[in-house]
Amino acid sequence: MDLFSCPQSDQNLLPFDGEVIYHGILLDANESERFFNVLMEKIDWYNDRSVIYGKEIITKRKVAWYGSKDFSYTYSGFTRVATPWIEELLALKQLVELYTDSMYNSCLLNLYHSGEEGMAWHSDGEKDLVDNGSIACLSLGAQRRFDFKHKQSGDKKGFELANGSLIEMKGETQKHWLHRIAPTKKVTAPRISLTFRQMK
Ligand SMILES: O=C(O)CCC(=O)C(=O)O
Ligand SMILES: [Mn+2]
Repeated sequence: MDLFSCPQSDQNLLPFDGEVIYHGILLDANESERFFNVLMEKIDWYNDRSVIYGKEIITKRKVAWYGSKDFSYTYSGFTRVATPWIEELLALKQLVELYTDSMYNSCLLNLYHSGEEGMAWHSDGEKDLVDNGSIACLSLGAQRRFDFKHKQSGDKKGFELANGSLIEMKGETQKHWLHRIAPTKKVTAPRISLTFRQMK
């Protein structure tokens, strides 16, 4: 696997069939820690659910779904209804919009308590999302690896997501590539990711 631990800002990290843009580090260590602590406390975290081969799975990872209105988002076999924005999420949304030059109306947050929690290969191509829209992912806390795998060729790319950094997926990325956060024993600290999305 090609692994770039410090990709250059604003370059497409994918070789073909999509666009993944690394926007660099938006928040310094102090700001990241402040937001991390506030979100830990204020967000309505819950364990995620999915149906795999007809069996319901409850994840150790926690999630939360926020939006500009009560958007219903269906993925992994369940529908979630968005909670209204809180002040800190709106501030981060504005910051992310500035860097990506796109607008977002919702955010799916993930809380990985340690490296033992991850997210399996998937793409975010649900019908509730704008086709070929942008998904911007802001990372807070522990650095984790974000992997991409091409659906047809199997090509793989991996990127380290540092504390306070922003990565954006857009264009045909979801159509052609899967992504995941691989579990790892090397990371013991928690991480929050904020994935700002465009609902129809
Ligand atoms: O935690 C991350 O950076 C990625 C999360 C993700 O892929 C998702 O929420 O769909
Ligand atoms: Mn995803």
